[in-house]
Amino acid sequence: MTAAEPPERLGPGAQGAPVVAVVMGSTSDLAVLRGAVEVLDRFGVPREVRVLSAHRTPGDMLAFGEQAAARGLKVIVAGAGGAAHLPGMLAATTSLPVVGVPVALANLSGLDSLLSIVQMPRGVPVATVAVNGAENAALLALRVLATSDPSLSAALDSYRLELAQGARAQDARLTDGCVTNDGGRRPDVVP
Ligand code: RP5
Repeated sequence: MTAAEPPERLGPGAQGAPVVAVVMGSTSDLAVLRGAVEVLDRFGVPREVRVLSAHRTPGDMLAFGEQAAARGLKVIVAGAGGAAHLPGMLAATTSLPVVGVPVALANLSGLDSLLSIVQMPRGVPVATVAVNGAENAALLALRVLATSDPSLSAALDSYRLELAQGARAQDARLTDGCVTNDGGRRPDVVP
């Protein structure tokens, strides 16, 4: 999010029927969940973004979960903070995979959100990412979709290579040419 951008403004995203839903309990979660939206947009995967609260709009949340699969959604990314029931309650209403994002609030540094989301009872799974880990939630959703989408799978392979290149570039800057290509240290160069 840029400083000039209103907090609730999102781009249009990829065209087509949404296959991933990014859902949050409040727009106060958007600063975190925006990361998931941006990853989905980068990979050109149509998404929808909703505010649905397990506590404030429980009926809307239940209806959304019950209709999600029939509407063509394939994965739900759900983020919430505090007593974060949204991901688990959505997982109780649908057999679609739900990826939970614990959002850190002012108190407890997100530990409350993490435990609320990760400690699901037997039979109702939520794949939980790190506190504020919205980008990884979207990447996990993409990995699910990629199991039946070769072009998306190739795009994720390229993304991993990009990450590796970035790490190697960091290594090269740090070691200033004193390691060999296979990771060994060149005895002739002193950093
Ligand atoms: C949760 O309550 C939301 O997911 C949010 O993280 C938290 C606080 O919401 P607001 O009071 O900021 O709307 O349901």
